[in-house]
Amino acid sequence: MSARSRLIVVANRLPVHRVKRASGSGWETSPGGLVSALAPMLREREGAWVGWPGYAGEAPRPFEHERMSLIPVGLSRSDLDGFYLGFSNATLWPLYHDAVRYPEYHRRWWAPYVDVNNRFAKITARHVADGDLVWVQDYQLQLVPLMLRQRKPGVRIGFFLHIPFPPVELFAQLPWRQQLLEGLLGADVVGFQTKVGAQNFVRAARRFAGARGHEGLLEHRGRRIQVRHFPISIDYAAIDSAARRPEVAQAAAEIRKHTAGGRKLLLGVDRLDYTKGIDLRLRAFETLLERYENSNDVACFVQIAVPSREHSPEYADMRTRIEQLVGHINGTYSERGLTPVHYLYRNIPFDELLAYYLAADAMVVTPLRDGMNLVAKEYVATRFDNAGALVLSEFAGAAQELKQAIQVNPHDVDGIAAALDQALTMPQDEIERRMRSMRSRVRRHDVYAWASSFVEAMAS
Ligand code: ADQ
Repeated sequence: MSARSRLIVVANRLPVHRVKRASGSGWETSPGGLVSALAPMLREREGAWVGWPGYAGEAPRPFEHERMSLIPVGLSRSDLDGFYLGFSNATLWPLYHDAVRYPEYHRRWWAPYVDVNNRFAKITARHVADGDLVWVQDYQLQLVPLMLRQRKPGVRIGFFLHIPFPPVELFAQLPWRQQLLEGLLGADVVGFQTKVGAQNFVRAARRFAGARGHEGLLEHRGRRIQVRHFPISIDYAAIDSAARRPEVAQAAAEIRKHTAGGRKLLLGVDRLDYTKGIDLRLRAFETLLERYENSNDVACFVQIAVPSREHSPEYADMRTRIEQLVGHINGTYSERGLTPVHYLYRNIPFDELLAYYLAADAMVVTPLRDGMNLVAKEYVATRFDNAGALVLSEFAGAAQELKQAIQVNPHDVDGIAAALDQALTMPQDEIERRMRSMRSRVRRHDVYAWASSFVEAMAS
């Protein structure tokens, strides 16, 4: 079946976004590893991608873009309020990230979640035939596998969760826990970022949905479901070769000269999200400045934050808190033209991001909980010079693979400060030894390996 089956990807977003040009509006492929890994597979397998086009209102008709068939699903403003901002981002997102913020449970959000999942399943069903492989992505669409199976029992269905699956004690809070589990168990393969995620799911499925079996294989309502971890990755070769271009080295040298001004450079790069631990990381840097005399002469911190979910009051508050903290640190420690924290709140072009990765003496990735964290892997792929230390939260999925990083508990401000100090003083040969080994891991397990291992599991 495998080489012949068509592949249909179902995701909250289409792999394109609408752009306005002088000649009218058009579509551009969205950047990112997921799209670059799946696009060639879709072309090769004559597949299609089902998803929301990114704006409220009626969906355009299915269309072709760069030899991919795209099938838009329309969402209204009120669908987006209940399904996306509500149930997906204010119930599931915090609950699945260890409830670092209190998850809100509202019946008025659950109904649109069911409704939108149904719409995705219905539209997908129209475009698939027996023997096709349908790969559903992420927490917004957990009911789709069962809803699709009920309409199309002859297709093979996979589901991959990009965020963590929480421990059963937390998952148990969800008033609709059984429905979500039944939804996921409608798939043939359910994939997670980590082994612990897969184990958490198995426990929940046994306790609340009457499934039997263990990690690897579950049985439910007379069907067998593969449950495994498939750690996502990045396009290592593309990033490695992009980072070697002279323009990137040139831009990195300028960042070192103008921003760092001879000091060591610590770097954070995240979507501005409360799961990413940006505030505690800045407090750890402040602790370093407090504790060591002249440390403002030694190191500076560049924090790049990508705007995210800006309409949510929770995110707006957090942005204010981070900006106050940056102002407080700079007000206290700036001297003779040396600013300790450089804070950029914007999306930056990928080449510029690579230049920052290449300029950093240490990359600081300290989420309170993270499915994987691709920034850590992108940093590793960029460092063809084998220089640069990585400070990494033990609660990021990436910590399972990047064992040679300096691992920290992201809640422990003193512990992070000590790790920053360790990163800044580590002997060059040790930095190199660690970086070589992390690079070899990410090179062997890139996003193409991830995608093909999942598709193979679905087809088998
Ligand atoms: P995210 O939470 O978005 O993803 P992450 O994996 O770190 O987190 O990916 C962020 C992406 O945004 C990276 O590719 C990075 O290059 C890009 N980016 C960051 N800052 C940027 C900036 N200023 N300008 C431009 N681009 C920037 C979710 C889960 C993760 C999981 C991924 C993939 O939360 O845990 O790793 O999906 O499964």
